[in-house]
Amino acid sequence: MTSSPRRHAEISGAGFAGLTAAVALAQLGWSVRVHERGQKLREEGAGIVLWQNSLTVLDALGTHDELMAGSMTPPFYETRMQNEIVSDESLDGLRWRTMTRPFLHSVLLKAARAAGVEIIAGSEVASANEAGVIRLADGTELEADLVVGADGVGSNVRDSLGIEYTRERSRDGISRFLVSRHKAELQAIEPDTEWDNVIDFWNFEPRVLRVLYTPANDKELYLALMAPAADEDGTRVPIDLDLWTSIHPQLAPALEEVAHKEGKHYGYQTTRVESWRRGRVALVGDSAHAMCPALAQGANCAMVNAYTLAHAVSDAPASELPDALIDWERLERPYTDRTQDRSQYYADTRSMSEGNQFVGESVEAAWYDPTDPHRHDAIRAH
Ligand code: FAD
Ligand code: 3HM
Repeated sequence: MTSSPRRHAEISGAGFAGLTAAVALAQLGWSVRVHERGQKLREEGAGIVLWQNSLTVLDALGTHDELMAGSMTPPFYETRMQNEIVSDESLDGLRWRTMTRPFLHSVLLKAARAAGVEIIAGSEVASANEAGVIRLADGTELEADLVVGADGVGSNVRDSLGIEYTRERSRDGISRFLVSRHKAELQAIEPDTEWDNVIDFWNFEPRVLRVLYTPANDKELYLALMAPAADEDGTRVPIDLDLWTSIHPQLAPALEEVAHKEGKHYGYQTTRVESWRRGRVALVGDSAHAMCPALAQGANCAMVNAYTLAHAVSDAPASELPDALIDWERLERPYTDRTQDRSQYYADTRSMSEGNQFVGESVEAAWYDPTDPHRHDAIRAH
């Protein structure tokens, strides 16, 4: 008896999308190589919120215990307007965790290595073609059964295939920082506040300057400072400490640490692509569906789509892989499209400031279960 040859994937990008696809494919028996343009395998960003949809993926990849040990679930997701509490959400049994980005990246990297994935740092993918061939920046050509373009919002894989996109910019933007918790100092300023909560400090008067306070673990605090892109002082990094503490005096100890940090202000934007695939090439993550962070779903959707991609191509015979990608996009894309649209809408209207941010349609993606075999029954029936 002869066994069929092991299928091979070449992946561009070792971010959350690329690593998730790599682990899932390798665990399904593929040989997998990941190319990362950066010289180092690490994630530079600050903090992140993961919801049940991506936590389900991380469980399925076998990372549950490690992930739980380095992350936390705050007691409540609190929303304040002009420092008045407008809601404390317990999220009705929906799982969610906060953590740092470097930590999440390290968990995925370890899982990838354990699954036998080959990861090459300092390797830039210049282009890909429909037949499943990638060309590296040094001219090397590599052939695969499946190419995954997980190379972020500026994707070479997407652009070299001529996949068109539109980009919509919002008026607001954000600067993100990781600092120490400062819990005792914060408690001394406001003893009645639960400083383990996520606290979304909205402020519109005298100007729009919002701080999203997110404990990431026992020691680290993720602070996201939002201001309209047109506000030169509000978007400056290093931050204008006097300005931010004048609006949010109760956060002074943490803001003082932020003031010593470099960083950059990121303008909110949504990128909508014409297609998630071409021939043997699939796009996942920000290359396919970069979104505003209002619902904190960009990386969650990236991990879910990377996982479902791995299963869709593994379930199909090798010769039918391009058709499997067509089906994958048709079935998986609608909820991501809705999530992108809603994130853009919330970023544009700031209506989440009214409280109870994570209810109804805003948690559709968070409740999505990519491991449920019946999740597409409604779409298939049409
Ligand atoms: P990236 O993280 O961009 O990774 C792409 C990787 O590919 C990088 O390592 C890059 O170096 C590499 N690369 C690029 N080009 C090449 C090439 N040509 N060859 C080889 N390698 C290449 N999402 C959430 O789910 N929860 C949140 O709380 C959240 N908060 C956010 C807050 C802000 C302010 C922003 C901007 C986004 C937030 N997101 C959040 C979204 C999330 O950060 C992204 O959706 C996610 O990081 C995308 O992952 P990715 O792997 O697709 O892309
Ligand atoms: C985690 C997170 N949540 C919401 C926003 C927002 O409303 O812009 C940004 C974030 O990083």
